[in-house]
Amino acid sequence: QNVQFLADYRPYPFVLSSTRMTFRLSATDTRVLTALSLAPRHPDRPEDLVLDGGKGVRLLSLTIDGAVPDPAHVRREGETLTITAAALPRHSFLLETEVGIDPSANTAFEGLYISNEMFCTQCEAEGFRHITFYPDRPDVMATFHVTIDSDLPVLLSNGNPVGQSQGRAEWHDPWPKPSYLFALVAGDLVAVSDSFTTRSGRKVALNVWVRPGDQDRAGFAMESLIKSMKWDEDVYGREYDLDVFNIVAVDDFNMGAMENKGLNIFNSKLVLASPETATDGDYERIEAVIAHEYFHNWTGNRITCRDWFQLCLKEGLTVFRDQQFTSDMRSAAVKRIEDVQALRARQFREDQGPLAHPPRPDRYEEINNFYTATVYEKGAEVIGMLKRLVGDDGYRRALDLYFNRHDGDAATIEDWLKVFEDATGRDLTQFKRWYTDAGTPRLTMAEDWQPAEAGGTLALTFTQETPATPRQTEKLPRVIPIALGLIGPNGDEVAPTQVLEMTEAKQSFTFDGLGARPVVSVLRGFSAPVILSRRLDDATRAFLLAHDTDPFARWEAGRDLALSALIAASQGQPVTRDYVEAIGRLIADDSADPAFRALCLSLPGEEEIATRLFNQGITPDPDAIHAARESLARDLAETHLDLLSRLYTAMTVEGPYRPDAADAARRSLRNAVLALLTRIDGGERAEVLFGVTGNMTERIAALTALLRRGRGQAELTALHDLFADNRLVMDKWFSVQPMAAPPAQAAQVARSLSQRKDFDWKNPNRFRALIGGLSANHAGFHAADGSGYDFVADWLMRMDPVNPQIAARMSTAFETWTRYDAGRRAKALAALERIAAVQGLSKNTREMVSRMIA
Ligand code: HT7
Ligand code: ZN
Repeated sequence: QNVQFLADYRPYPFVLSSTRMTFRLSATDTRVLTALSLAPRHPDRPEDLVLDGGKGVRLLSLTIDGAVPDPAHVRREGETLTITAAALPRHSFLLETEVGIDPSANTAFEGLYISNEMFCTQCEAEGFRHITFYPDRPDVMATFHVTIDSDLPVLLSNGNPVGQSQGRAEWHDPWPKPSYLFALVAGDLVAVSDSFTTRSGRKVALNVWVRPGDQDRAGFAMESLIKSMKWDEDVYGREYDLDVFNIVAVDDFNMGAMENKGLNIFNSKLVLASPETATDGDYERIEAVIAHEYFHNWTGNRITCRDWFQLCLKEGLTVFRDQQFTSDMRSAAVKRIEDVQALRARQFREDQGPLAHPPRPDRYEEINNFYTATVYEKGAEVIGMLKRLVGDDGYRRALDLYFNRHDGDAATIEDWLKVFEDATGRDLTQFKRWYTDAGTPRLTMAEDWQPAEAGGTLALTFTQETPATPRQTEKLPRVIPIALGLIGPNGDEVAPTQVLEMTEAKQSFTFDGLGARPVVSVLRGFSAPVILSRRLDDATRAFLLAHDTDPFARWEAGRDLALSALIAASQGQPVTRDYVEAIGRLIADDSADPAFRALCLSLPGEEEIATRLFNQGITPDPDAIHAARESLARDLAETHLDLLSRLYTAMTVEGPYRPDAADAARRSLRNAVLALLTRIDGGERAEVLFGVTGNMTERIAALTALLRRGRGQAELTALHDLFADNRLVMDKWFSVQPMAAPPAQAAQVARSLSQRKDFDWKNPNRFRALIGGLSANHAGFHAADGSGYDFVADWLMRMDPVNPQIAARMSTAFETWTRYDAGRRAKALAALERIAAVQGLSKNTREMVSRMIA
């Protein structure tokens, strides 16, 4: 077993000051010449020089200060190349290598590979070692000078262009960087160009590079980039630091995008958008990811991570920053609700299962398995809590200090917390547990009301407890910021939001001088990532949904009301009318933001219902949950038919499509209404909408609504005929079918789609569309006959030798398998064991599967 431990960190024993590289590009035999200026860190204690280098890297020559060392001193073992100390000078020296690599054989899309005849790279986390021999670790930082020899028309690398001639381009990056931020792109590309002048007057050339023909879908990405550059100056005082900023869209890409210095590389689905092909959700995501990668220039590139255990240092902070950006660009209330929904769906799920780990893990086998919701989204939540505790001014001072103190560093979580301590005077020893401990705390609130002549007293007693997680059984109390307000019986707020700081396992807070017993609005804004339980009847939840001044808490009250109805229905118990009636009042309220109303009107998903049941100690039954949700949706539609019909018409968006928050909000409410009405109108409205609309947001909503009713075949054909040549639309076509299929048919739908010629499964987006589409159909994936498990397992085994990162990532479909009944558990376990038994299974998938069956 090759486990890496945080506790084993040692600085690299050599200092690397500059890296010069020449690439002679060829599809099957690219030559890479690398010159490293190295010096021993401790000349008096000579050490071997160990370089990383993957199996596909062929060493053709190696010299030290121009001389070939004795071969006895050069050793290749596994994925390293070692030069013994005896062969190394005691002072600075130049190590030159030439290697050969085959980009055409690279199906894992790590290192240098070819996508659609274009050369491109992906080096985070450990891809650079598949390009050349190198100290491929984030704390080794050097300036880069890169020469690219190729006949392809566009040749790009990091930094500024310093030479361009026929068949050759040279790039120099003056900012020392680790190898994971290296990038190279070469291909037949065209640019959408613009410029940005920084506040200190540097004119930066901006380019979004796409394949010829895609230019008309790159404008929104450019607008998003310019907004991000301006926002980072205005809000964080951070300016861009090179003469050019390039973004390239690539069709084959393992994740969303990559923040390589000055040369961000993006999955094309996060760059290309037009009203006909992209949904409002796609537009919002493009804006957010362009911002995220751009923000990494400071939080990630200028200040990077000492080692990969510190990944959340850059990812948590950059997610936090992109969330702030989206709140500023769009609706802060809606963004917060969406973020919490995503956190609960992905991170809480992870934190409550066999893959739970802290935001800063202390061990891993394969670092690519740790680009998780916990590192990213919980990492961001932890920063949100810090900001809540130290206040906006304290946060600003701490961030200024962070940028001043650590610019150019490869830093740690300890460094990060220290700037908060130094800037605010707070002791963050206990707070640090949020970084080192896994698991989601359970927070319980009990109320004690003492009426009195002169004014009543309300005592709130909170208890916190974090369940055991893998390798962490003992959990100590954490600092929990609890934002709350009090609402009087007439609906007026009697105490505005205040933040209580809980530090003990059990703690009480008292409010007195209250004329009448108030309703407590607690965990406002979702002030801490915990699972809250409190005794509350449906009538009080409905009261909060009507009166709470905090939009998150208001939405949450409606959510709890819906879940209480759904849980009762799925258990065959009587369901109160509170939810159906309260929703009627809310959607009739035209003063409320349409996006907010859409969020309240969309029922919790089936997996969310299953999670709530599981947290109440009840084994979820996917079929009963599906039936309960359908029946509540139908009830809503029948009860409010007139209101919903009117709303459907009223929310029509006139004029040309605009992807802004206001129009997107109206479309989201209209589509939520459509999903309900399709349950009782025979699909009439959805068919009409699909036929008349010109935008993808409405097309896909109409199609989904129809498919869920077992209809929509004609629309599927129409969509295919219109967009057969558009990969991104075809990905939607592949994903919506298994996702929206009636559960009993879902695995079969997926299986027959997987047999199509255009199921180009080696393309990560296409694979994710189909396999992820099925996994997102809760009752379909968890079909009692095991058909969903078998289908997904078959494809993971097929993908694993081709692209282990994708196989390992998609294996998380199984992470909740132990929640279900014995029959399903046996089938899921059999599927996982089948994967585990594969000879030569990748380290990536092996680690994931063995954690899941441990
Ligand atoms: N920092 C990047 C993370 C990443 C990645 C991106 C694309 C392909 C493979 C990758 N491995 C790791 C993306 C980000 O968080 O911004
Ligand atoms: Zn990131």
